[in-house]
Amino acid sequence: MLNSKEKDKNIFRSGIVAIIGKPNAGKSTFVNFASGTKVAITSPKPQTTRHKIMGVRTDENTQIIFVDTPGVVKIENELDSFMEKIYKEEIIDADLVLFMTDSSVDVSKDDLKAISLLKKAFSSNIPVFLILNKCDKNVSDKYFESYKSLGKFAGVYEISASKGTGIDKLINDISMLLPEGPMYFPADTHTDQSPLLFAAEAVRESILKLTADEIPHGVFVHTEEMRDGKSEGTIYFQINIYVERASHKGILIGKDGKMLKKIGSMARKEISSVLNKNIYLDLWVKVKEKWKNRRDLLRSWGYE
Ligand SMILES: Nc1nc2c(ncn2[C@@H]2O[C@H](COP(=O)(O)OP(=O)(O)OP(=O)(O)O)[C@@H](O)[C@H]2O)c(=O)[nH]1
Ligand SMILES: [Mg+2]
Repeated sequence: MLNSKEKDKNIFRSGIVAIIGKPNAGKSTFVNFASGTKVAITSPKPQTTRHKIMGVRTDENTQIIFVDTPGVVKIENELDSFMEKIYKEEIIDADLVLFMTDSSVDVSKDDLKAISLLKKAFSSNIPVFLILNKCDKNVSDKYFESYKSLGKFAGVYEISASKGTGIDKLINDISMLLPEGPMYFPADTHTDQSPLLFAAEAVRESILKLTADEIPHGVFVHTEEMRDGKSEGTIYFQINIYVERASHKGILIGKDGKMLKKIGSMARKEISSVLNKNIYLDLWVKVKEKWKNRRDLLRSWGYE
């Protein structure tokens, strides 16, 4: 555990904290809670996050830049390898890494893969905290011990990201470990995410909520255009939903377009409440077979 050294009140500390872990561990839920606003979509379905998303938290003497990353999985396609690049890069660039686990279940192969990626952090002396998340559920000491045995952690924290339990202490300890540094973002900034990306993510979150397992995993959502709408104070978004199969297109549109309307209405409310504007959404569903394996398409959608 950390030494409880007194924080020097005259020093401003800042830095990057990368959150790494298997899908569904609660990484995005934590980043939203810690940055005080919704920056990343969440869902009970694994592999929700597909981009690197920053959540910024500014306190009196500290600015923490949390980097949410996609869940660590076995690589099965080009999309997975783009995502693996994201978390590998973030581990190296971080001042501190949070290894996030779902402590209501035992260590899984995805946890083991995540911890193997952290070897670089351990060997280059980047501190790694073990975060035992979901402590509001039935948890077992046996699981805690299995997680603790996975590495040499600079701190171990039992939290509930959804209930907010244990987070103050964690934030305090993170702050003490960060180096002296500047305020990278204005104090009222909570994310670096563009409205274009957020709008697309809100549409994907609605699809995750409203459709069965297979559909959301095969969907890519991309904002094609964002501009002022016809009526004052309105923002117009044209957003494409790409699917792998024609049958999925039918499901997403639904009978008489009802499903697409539901998706649009749910996403519009979310975007409107976060951007604090009236939103007009123009949604189109298009088939792009095997998009997960097409580097050209993935690049044009923002994966570098
Ligand atoms: N009971 C409980 N559920 C939680 C907690 N934290 C997150 N969850 C739930 O776990 C599910 C997954 O949460 P996410 O934040 O999307 O998980 P993630 O690690 O970002 O997942 P990926 O983006 O797929 O890697 C959601 O249904 C959350 O509501 C927690 O502390 N307790
Ligand atoms: Mg996530």
